[in-house]
Amino acid sequence: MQDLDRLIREATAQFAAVADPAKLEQVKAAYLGKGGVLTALLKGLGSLPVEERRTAGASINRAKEAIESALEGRRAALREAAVDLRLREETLDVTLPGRGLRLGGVHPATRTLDRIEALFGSIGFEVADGPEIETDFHNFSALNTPENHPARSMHDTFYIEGAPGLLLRTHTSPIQVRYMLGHVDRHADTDPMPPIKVIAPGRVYRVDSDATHSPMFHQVEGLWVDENASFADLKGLLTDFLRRFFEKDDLRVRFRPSFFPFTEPSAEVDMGCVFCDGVGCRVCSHSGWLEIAGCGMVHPNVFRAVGIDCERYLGFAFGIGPDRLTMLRYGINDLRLFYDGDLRFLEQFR
Ligand code: 2U9
Repeated sequence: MQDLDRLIREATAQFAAVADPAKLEQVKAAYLGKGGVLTALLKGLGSLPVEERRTAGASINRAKEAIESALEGRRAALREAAVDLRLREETLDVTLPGRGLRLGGVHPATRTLDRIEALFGSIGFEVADGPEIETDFHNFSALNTPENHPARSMHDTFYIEGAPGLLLRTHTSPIQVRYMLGHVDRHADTDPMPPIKVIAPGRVYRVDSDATHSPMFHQVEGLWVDENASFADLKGLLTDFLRRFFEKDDLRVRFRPSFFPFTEPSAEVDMGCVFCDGVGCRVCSHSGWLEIAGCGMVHPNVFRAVGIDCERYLGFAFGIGPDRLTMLRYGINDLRLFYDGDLRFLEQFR
């Protein structure tokens, strides 16, 4: 009997010493399992004299019940402890203020693109799109840019490894090349060919990376082809666009002679500095003017490459950097802010 009492105390103490439910089941096996102490004691009853068997059997069974009940007690305690722990860990402070749904906004660069598309759309321009991986023909050859031109060098253009003749477009002009080819096909039987009025916004790529240049940037180019399109129309269109974009009816705009392979004559477009009103400041390098676009009359070789009769049709084209327009309109001095995704910057444009 004393041995059985000790056994109960020992089993109860061992159960109490384990905190892990799986471990508890292992300890249980040592007492109540097939090879456990109590099973061995019950098996040993057969070797006792008949008159002792009943009382010994009853004592062993009482001890077995006591150990089972200690085990069940420990199991329940561990279950409760696990629930307590979970409750403590998953405490929900219902008095905390809610996170709320924060409203997003349109990125300033996208705002500018939307605005440019709306302004040109209001005077009948279509918006065209095209692939960012282009062919040598659409990006260079069709645009009167000969094979030995520096723009084609590995220093300036990203080529696609293992795909000769493919590259990341360096300007959005190939969009207009594709547009003209499609337009010529569509109107092969139409006389005269209806005018082309199209803008081509999109991402472009150049091997160029420093504080003011990113290897990817945006361009919006425009093209107007008609029997009577003139340089005077080009000047009027760009001047009017810039005045409407910057909401300044007396904004000064000037055209300086320049060179591009795809236009002749060509010009750079400057506008009066919006920061100092032409007086001279750091932003305009004290000149009072900001370079804002390039333009010119479409070169006859470009028309030849797409099958447009350059004796009959004239065209003008222009290219604008919308990232620069955005910086000037909102007074942003670092291009990298556009791509950092910093909410402190972006939230100012909601
Ligand atoms: C076709 C024919 C001619 C598009 C033109 C420019 C001049 C120009 C720059 C302005 C700032 C690029 O974004 S920028 O870095 N662009 O100076 N672009 S004329 O001429 C074309 C386009 C398409 C078929």
